[in-house]
Amino acid sequence: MDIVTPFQFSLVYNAFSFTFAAMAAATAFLWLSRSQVAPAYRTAVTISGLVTAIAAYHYFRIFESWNAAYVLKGGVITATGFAFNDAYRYVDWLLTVPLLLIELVLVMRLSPEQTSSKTVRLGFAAALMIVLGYPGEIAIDIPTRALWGTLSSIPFVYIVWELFRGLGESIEQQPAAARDLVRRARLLTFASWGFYPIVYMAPYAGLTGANVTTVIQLGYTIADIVAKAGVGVLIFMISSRKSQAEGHVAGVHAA
Ligand SMILES: *C/C=C(C)/C=C/C=C(C)/C=C/C1=C(C)CCCC1(C)C
Repeated sequence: MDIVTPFQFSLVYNAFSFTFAAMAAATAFLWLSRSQVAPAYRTAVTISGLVTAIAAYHYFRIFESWNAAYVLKGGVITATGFAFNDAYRYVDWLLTVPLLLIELVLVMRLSPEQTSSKTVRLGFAAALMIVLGYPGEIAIDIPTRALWGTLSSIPFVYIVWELFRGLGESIEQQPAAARDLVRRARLLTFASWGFYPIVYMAPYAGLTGANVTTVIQLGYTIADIVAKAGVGVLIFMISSRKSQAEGHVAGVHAA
């Protein structure tokens, strides 16, 4: 395993620790605020909190794994022999990426047929994208990484297309007060998701060894905060805006 510098070690260590806290805080916020939105949107908010809860757990495990992989003594880092486990991240994505797409579809409140067909198609494409990306992530040579990365990009392109074209039509049917927020949630999803394949390509840019490890870990971590906690809070805001537009009064139970 490549030995990171003490600076790189602390940077990644602190990023993982911060992200665990951010995901846990987002979970508490989402679950505690759930009752402020109309019943029709509660599942979307619950799932948003589930995504950050699953991520909080995995960041705790990733943090522990990072901490176990290296030892810092007298300003010098040595490898302990326990490999840093990247699989936590991919298992996390396998669960959270389909759920993120489901929360986006649910908050749109489409017809039941549209909801289930979009959920199934997007969920399946998302899982396929993650499964195809993993062999490339752990590959040690660039051609293998590029091959799996390219295969993984096929379902990725489909998802982006579906978010822009398919959900685009539904955006026009959203209440005027929520339309901009829904557009923003879609854009934030698109921008943060687009960041993952860019981070994945870091080794193509000539980065090697501990530098590439650091860039990849920090890059995915930043993208995760935006894609999960950031989008989760937007989902809550959309739900509350739409609840108001539909006559729901926060804190008052339906008469
Ligand atoms: C919370 C985690 C999220 C939103 C993860 C999203 C991950 C991606 C959009 C990953 C995409 C990839 C490609 C399109 C090609 C290279 C391999 C991946 C898996 C990094």
